[in-house]
Amino acid sequence: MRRNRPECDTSPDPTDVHPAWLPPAAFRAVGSRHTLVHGDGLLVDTVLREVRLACATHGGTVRRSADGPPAHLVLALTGRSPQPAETEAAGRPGGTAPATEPSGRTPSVVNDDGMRRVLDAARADLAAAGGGPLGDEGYAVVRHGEVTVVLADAPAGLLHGLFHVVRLGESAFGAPHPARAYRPVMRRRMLDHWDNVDVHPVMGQVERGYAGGSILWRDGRAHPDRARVRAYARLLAGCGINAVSVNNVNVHATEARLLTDRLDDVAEIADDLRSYGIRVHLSVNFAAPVMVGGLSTADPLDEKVRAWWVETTARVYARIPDFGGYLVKADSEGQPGPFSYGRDHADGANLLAEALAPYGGVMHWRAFVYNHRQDWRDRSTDRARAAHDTFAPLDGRFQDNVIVQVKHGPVDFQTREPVSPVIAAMPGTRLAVEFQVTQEYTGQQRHVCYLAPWWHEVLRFTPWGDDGPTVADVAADGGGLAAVSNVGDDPFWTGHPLAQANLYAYGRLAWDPRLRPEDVLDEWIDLTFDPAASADPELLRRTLHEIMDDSWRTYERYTAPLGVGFMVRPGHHYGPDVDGYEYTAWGTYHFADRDGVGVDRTRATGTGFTGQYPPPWSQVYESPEQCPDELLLFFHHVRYDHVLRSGSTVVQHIYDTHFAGVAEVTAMSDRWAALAGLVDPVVHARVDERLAEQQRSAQEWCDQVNAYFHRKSGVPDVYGRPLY
Ligand code: GCV
Repeated sequence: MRRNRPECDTSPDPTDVHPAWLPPAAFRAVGSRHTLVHGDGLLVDTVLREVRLACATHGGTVRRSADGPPAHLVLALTGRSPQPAETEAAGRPGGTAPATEPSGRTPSVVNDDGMRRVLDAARADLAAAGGGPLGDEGYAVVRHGEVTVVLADAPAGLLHGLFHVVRLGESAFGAPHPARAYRPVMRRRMLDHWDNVDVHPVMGQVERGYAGGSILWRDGRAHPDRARVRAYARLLAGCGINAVSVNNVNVHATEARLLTDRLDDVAEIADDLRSYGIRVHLSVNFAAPVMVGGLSTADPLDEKVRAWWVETTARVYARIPDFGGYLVKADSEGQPGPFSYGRDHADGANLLAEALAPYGGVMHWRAFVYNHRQDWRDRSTDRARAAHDTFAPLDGRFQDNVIVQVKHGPVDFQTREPVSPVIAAMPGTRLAVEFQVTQEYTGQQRHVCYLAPWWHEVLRFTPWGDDGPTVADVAADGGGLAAVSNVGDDPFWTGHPLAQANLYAYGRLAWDPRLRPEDVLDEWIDLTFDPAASADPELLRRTLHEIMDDSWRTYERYTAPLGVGFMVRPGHHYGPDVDGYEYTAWGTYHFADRDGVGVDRTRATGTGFTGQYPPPWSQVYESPEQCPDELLLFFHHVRYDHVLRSGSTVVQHIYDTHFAGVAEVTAMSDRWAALAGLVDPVVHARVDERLAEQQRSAQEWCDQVNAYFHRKSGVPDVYGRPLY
C-alpha cells in the first residue's frame, strides 16, 4: 500500500493507509502537464495544493500567474458571483437553471494574450452552450485547441472540476470539445457517521461500523490523527460529498456535550473538513436542555427551552461560522423526543430550526420513528406503517429549514424493501432520502455487496407512477441525500477493500443520480487500480464487474427471498436466524407457518400499509398478482405453492435462489483468485480472506433458510438437492 496524504500534512504519518480512489497514479494525466490556476479562496488553495502534489509525483508544473510554459490545463474562476445557495436551480432532472449571460470578465491575473484568448473563448463557448450560472459547486469543462479549461463561479466548483479532470485522466486532454456544464443534482450530499465519542458498551465505537474504530474520535476526544481526517475529507470531496454529520444519531451522555463544553472538538474536525468544501453537522439529543443545559424540561413549547436552543446555537455559530446544522433522532429506539411532552414532531423540529435559521443552518429531522416495544401477539401493529402514520399528517407544518430525513424503505435498510410511502406523502415538506452505506444488513463489509444498483433503482422509482417525478426529483427539490458512512480506522477505510466502491458510488449518485451504477464502478476501478500498472487492465476491469455488478442481487438471493427481511441474528444482525426477530418486541417479519409465508400488509385483510401509497402503487402492491415478485412477501402472506410471475412456486423460488446465491459466491471467489498478480497483494489477500467468510456465511444462510422452509412446508426440492 502507498501512503496518500495531502500535501498540507506536516504531521508525522503513523499509519499506512490505502489511498482508495485517489492514489498518486490517478493524478498522472494532470500531474504530468503544465497547469494554471486562477482565483482566490481556501478551496482554490486546495486545488493548487492538489495539483502541486500531483506535479511533484509526475513531473508537471503548476502556477498561478500566466508567465511560464503554455498551460495544458487551466482552472479558473469565472469572476461572476455564484447564485445564492438556497435559490440555485441545480441541474436536477427537469429543473432549469436561469439562462443568464455570463457577466464576469477574464480574471485580470491573466495577462498573457494567448491565455486570455483561450479563456475568453472558453467563456464564450459556455455562453453559447446556454450555460447559465454554474452555481456554488458546478463547473464547466471545455477543450479548446491544446488547452483544457475548467471554469467555475465559485472555488468549490473548481475543486469538483479538478476531480472531474482526474476522473477523465488522459481523455481530458484529447480532442477539442465545446463547453459542458456539470452541476450537482442534489445540493446537499451528506454522510452521517454513527460514531460514538466514547466506546459504547454494546455498540462499540462506531454503531454498525465494520471497519474498526472511528477516524473522527478516540479516547473520548477528537481523534489526534488530523492528517487522516484531512485525507478522508479529500476522498469525500473526490466523490462529491459536501456535508458530514460527525457523531451517532443515538446521542449518549458524552456526545450530548459536543453541543456545549465539547464544541472545540467539533470545531477541530470542521477545520479539517473545510478545506475540501465539507460542512460539519452535529447529531444532538432532543433532551439536551435537560442533559447539558440544567433545565427541568425539554418541552418544545416552553419559553426557557426555546431560549436555551437559541443561545446554544448562537455559541455554536460563533465558534464554527459555517456550521451546517443539527441532526435529530427523536422518539425512536429510546432516544427522547417531543412525544414525552405531548407535542408532535413538527413542534420538535421547528424549535431547533428556529434557532438555526438566522445562520442559514438546517435541521435534519429523522422520520425513523416506530414502536420498538411491540407485542408480537398483536398482529395489527406494523412497523412499516409507523413513519407515515407519524409524519404524513404533519405535512406543511415544518419550517423551511427543516429537512425531514426519510429512510428509503419503510422498515430499516433491509436487503429489499419497497420505497417508503413517506416520500410521496409530504409535498409541502423538504425531504432528504437516507441510504445506508455501512452494510448493517447487507453483509457487514465481510460480503461483497455493491449497493449502487439498489440505490439507483430507488432513486429512479416514480412514487406517483410512470410519468411522475422520481425519488431523486423529490430529494433534489428538498433536502438532498444522506447516508450512513461505512468508514473506520481500518487501513482500507472500509474493512472490505471492495466496499470502498459503495462510498464512492454514493457520492457520485448524490451528485448525479442519473449515472449508471456500472459506469460509476468503471470510474472507481480505473481510479483505484491504476490501469497503467496492471499487466491486464481489461481483465481486471471485466472481472471486477463480474464480481460486483450483480453482488447485491446475489446477496439477496441467499439471504432475503421475495422481500422478507430481518431473518438475521438479533443484536449484531449478522448471519441467519430465521425466527430471530419473529417473537420479539422489534416487529414481526415473515409469519411463516406450515401453509405459507409473508406479511399481509393489504387493505383488504392485513395491516392496511398498501393504502399509504398513492396510485398506482396502492393497487399494484395490494394485488398478489400485480405485486412485483421481489416484494411479494413484504406485502402478502401467500401459500408455498403460490405461483410467482416468474412461473416458479414460492417455496421452489426460495430453494433455487439460495442454491444459486451460494454458487455465485463460489464463482466470485474463483474470479478473484484469478486476479492474483494483477492487484496489490495486500489488497488481494484482504479480499480473499473476506470472500472465504462470505462463502462460509452464504452456505450457512442457504442451509438454514432452505432447511427451515422445507421443515415448515414439507415440500421437497424438485431437483432433489440436500435440504437437511
Ligand atoms: C443508530 C437500526 C440500527 C441502529 C440504528 C438505527 C437508526 O435500528 O440497528 O443501530 O441506530 O437503525 O437508524 O437510528
